[in-house]
Amino acid sequence: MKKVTTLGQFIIERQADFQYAKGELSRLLRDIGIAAKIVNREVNKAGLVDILGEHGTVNSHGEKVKKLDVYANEQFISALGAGGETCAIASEENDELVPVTTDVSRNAKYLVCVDPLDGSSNIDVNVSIGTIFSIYRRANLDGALSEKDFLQNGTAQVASGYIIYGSSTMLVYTTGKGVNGFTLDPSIGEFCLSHPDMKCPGTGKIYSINEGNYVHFPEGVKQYIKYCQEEDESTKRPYSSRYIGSLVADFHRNLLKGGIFIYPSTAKSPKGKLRLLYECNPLAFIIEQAGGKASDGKKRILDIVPTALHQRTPLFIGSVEMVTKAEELMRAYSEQTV
Ligand code: AHM
Ligand code: MG
Repeated sequence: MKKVTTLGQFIIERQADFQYAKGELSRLLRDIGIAAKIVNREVNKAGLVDILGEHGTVNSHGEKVKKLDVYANEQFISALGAGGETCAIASEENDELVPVTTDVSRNAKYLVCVDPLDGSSNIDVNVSIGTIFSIYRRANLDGALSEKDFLQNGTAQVASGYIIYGSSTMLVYTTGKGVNGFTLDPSIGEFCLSHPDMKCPGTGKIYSINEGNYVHFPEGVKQYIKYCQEEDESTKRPYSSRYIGSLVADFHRNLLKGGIFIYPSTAKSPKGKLRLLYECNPLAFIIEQAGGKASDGKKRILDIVPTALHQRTPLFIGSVEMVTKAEELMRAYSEQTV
């Protein structure tokens, strides 16, 4: 019989890879795994119980909050708080950072950025949704914790990952030594190693972008879409267009099959839609660790210096060749914005 490696076993086996105190990050990753299982249980029940629909409140970005978003946020905050390794969380659902471990004797050293339930428009239509997380060391352990502690470049991430609640539930993460994916086996309630050492193909045949916004795209993006749709045998074009509207699900597919996901700036949203700290940086860390590339159209996502918790950035992410080609066209048409 094939040996099954659970997430917990894997984290302990790989502790030697961690740069800092081994047990703490292991416990933190374990806490995320626990919250993921609880959220997964609710996601699966969502069609059965009265948990769907608008929660009636509006989050910090003016978007209507669904019940499951609130639930997922609470679960991650509570699991990370109980674990004791996290001093504060920056969440898509909270305007301000959330201090979680108030017991100073625990000397919690980690900061977590999280989008607890990404793809919220897909919750009540039974389409894949996800959680995205990013873990940093607190640079300065003295003094009061503030938003500034979170404003670290993506290169400073010690770990990042996502959970996809799809046809099966998977947790994918990196600590900077490759990317590994675990599938939840509901019969034993454990994430089991199913995708060791994930690699993103150097090129692919899928482009993912919300073409409904076409008229508002920068000229470079319009040209890239044209490029994707042209016929060329040597590069296997035209490519296929696939857009789920759940970043985690679009990203996961492209990571496995090769492809590019683009959420560009538009005339209406010059900074794009997606958030740097808890959407773009964690996925950029993963894609680079899997041999892919992440850019804002001009420069590397991980090199962006954050200035605010909920900062947005355009995102071009996926197979190296495809992202490089899109950047090339962005450069060539940089003068024309729309
Ligand atoms: P959310 O965090 O409110 O769910 O928004 C992020 C989502 C991403 O999952 C997805 O890629 C994008 O928004 C889709 O946006 P659009 O509907 O504009 O294409
Ligand atoms: Mg989101």
